[in-house]
Amino acid sequence: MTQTTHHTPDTARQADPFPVKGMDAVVFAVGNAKQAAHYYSTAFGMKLVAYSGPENGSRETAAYVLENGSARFVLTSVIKPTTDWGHFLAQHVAEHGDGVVDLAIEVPDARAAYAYALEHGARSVAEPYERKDEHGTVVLAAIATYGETRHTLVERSGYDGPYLPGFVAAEPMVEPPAQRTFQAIDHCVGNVELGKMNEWVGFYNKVMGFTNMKEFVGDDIATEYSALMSKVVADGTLKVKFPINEPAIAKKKSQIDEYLEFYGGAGVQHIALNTGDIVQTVRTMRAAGVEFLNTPDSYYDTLGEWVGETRVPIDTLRELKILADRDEDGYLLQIFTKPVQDRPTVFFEIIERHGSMGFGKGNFKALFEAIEREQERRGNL
Ligand code: TYF
Ligand code: FE
Repeated sequence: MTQTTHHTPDTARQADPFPVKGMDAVVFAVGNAKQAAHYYSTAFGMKLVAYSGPENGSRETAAYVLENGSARFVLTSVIKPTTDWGHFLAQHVAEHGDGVVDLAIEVPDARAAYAYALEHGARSVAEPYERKDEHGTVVLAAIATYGETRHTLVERSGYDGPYLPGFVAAEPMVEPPAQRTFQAIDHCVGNVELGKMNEWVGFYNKVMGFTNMKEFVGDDIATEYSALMSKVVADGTLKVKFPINEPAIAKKKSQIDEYLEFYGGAGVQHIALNTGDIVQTVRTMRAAGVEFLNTPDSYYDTLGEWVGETRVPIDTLRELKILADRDEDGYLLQIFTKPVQDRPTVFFEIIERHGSMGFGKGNFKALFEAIEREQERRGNL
């Protein structure tokens, strides 16, 4: 296949050697996709839109596709002893517990993206292939990233089916909440082993042409309280943002070490979801039984002094344990769930942005102390 490559003197292509349209999906391998789909429907307010399973020709795996605005989760399980993809999913669950196998990225040209990635050092997981049905054709390819995680590159070029060929439309499991809980994926965070953060930042710099955002946690802050180091890479349009954490050598056991131990290596730590009304979202999710990290009252006693005016009164933030941060571009409101499975691994963040493109640096101390209280309760500190 001939490529229109990044070497062409086309200014748009030169400006962005690896154009992306946004996150396509977060794909989870779980022990029981049917029940997980129920949880993300009833607790997270997502809507089941597509399904693949034995009823429509998928003999080895079941997959449930849930959406909320542009945010898409795919929950997959193995339904019998299998080979290949099924075997990979079953092994993934056995080793890592429920977790993320794929941060799929939508691209305008999957073959070009794949070729660029491989030329710049990516390891191939799947060579470009086409899948088609009555709704059109998609082109897919996949490359490896940290741990056993992959990035599938998805070229949809007008495909108008409910998800991908092989999937059929599905009715919602329950009536979605009256007001949408969130509408997009804001960022997806990876935890990598000690000393590997810069390697993985370099991987995204080279392989995807992603650049570093200014927010980072260096070893100065790390050793003082956070017990982790963090850098953020993003595509040129900031639609895809990937913070990468590594443990810091601190007095106590890092929350990243706890994750690496219980996950069995590097992997996705948290997925942040954008909302336009974090108060309503947190009320809805709390009422549905989602557990969020606690924040002490002392945080709210001094919050107004440094964060200034926000859309939400401090008393409401205090009631719901929502965090706030401000930088030169604006402010953000955010909150973190506790891990959503028995292992202390994957969790979620809900974020409402007003100008700020940061990640809540002003909250790192309060947040990391809250995480450490949970680590202590689990006997892992
Ligand atoms: O994505 C971020 O960078 C923020 C902060 O274990 C953060 O959400 C970083 C590490 C962590 C929890 C939150
Ligand atoms: Fe985050």
